[in-house]
This record gives sequence, structure tokens and C-alpha cells, in this order.
Amino acid sequence: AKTIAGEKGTVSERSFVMIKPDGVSRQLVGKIVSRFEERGYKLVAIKSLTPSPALAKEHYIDLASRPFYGGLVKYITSGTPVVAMVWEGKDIIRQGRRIVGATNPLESDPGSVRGQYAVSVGRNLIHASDSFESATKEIDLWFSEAELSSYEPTAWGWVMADN
Ligand code: IDP
Ligand code: MG
Repeated sequence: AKTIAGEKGTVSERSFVMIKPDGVSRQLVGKIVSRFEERGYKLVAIKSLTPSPALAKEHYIDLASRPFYGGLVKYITSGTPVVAMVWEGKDIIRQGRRIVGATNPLESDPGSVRGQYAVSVGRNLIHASDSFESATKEIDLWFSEAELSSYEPTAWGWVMADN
């Protein structure tokens, strides 16, 4: 069934991707957005904002018991904005994680965003949903339905066709 995160395992699947404040401050927004665009994914929503502490805490609520949680919330709410996005297309959740790279930059594939630009786990530039359930929660948390666009990029049929 169609949900705010699309339909799992179809071309309508969606992921929440966020360029963190270090990515914005380091002026890497265009390069990062290009990786998703050039792969053929559809930009469904994009906005820049400084998240409130409540929003940042809720986004990372699963990590609330971890020692770095306070610092993580401070980093995300530093006052330098984040760029929050929703991307759509075949396998976007798993592909988004591959484009982003492993959490710890020591383990990130050198071709990934973190592998190319990050050296510290505490400043690893970017977030992407790790599952369909996370994508559903995160898109709902960061965006209203009215902010999510429905359209077809010109090359969509060529990029997404399976047959
Ligand atoms: P992910 O961003 O790759 O999904 P998670 O384990 O969900 O990784 O952790 C969320 C974020 O918390 C990481 O991207 C990173 O910014 C931060 N983080 C995770 N582990 C550490 C740590 O050991 N020290 C500092 N920050 C961490
Ligand atoms: Mg995570």
C-alpha cells in the first residue's frame, strides 16, 4: 500500500536524507545532491532549516541512551542549518545507505560521501534512513504531506525500468 514512504520494494520507495551542519558549512550541498540526482533518483522534497532540539532529539530517539547523544543533538542543532530531503526510486533506502557510506569513516567505502569527505564519526556529514520503518517515521517527522511533490523526471522510465 502507498504510504508517506511510498511502497517498499517498488520505484515509489522513499528515503529521508539529511545533509548535516558540517556538510552545509563545508559547502558540499551541491556535490551531495548531485550524487542522488545523477544516479537517477527523484527529488521529492528539499528544505534547509535549523532543527529545534525537540526535532533533533526525536529524530535520534533510538540513540538516547548512548553517551554521544547529547553531543549529537548539539551538533545537529548548532545553528548552521541542515538540508532535509526526500528521495524516491527503486531501492532508494538501501542505495541511499551505500551512497552515504558506513557510519564510521574508517569503514566507509572511499567512493561514498562519508568515504570521500569525512574522517570523524561525530562529523560524518549526512544521514539516510536505514529501513522502510525509519523512512516512514523520519519523513513524517520532518515533512508535511503538502511538502512532498509528485511528478515524473524526464529520464524516469529509462532509469527505473525493470524489463
Ligand atoms: P548512521 O548515521 O550511519 O545511521 P547511527 O548509528 O544511526 O549511524 O548513528 C547516528 C549518528 O550518530 C551518526 O551518523 C553519527 O553522527 C553519530 N554517532 C554514531 N556513533 C557515534 C560515536 O561513537 N561518537 C559520536 N557520534 C556518533
Ligand atoms: Mg542511523
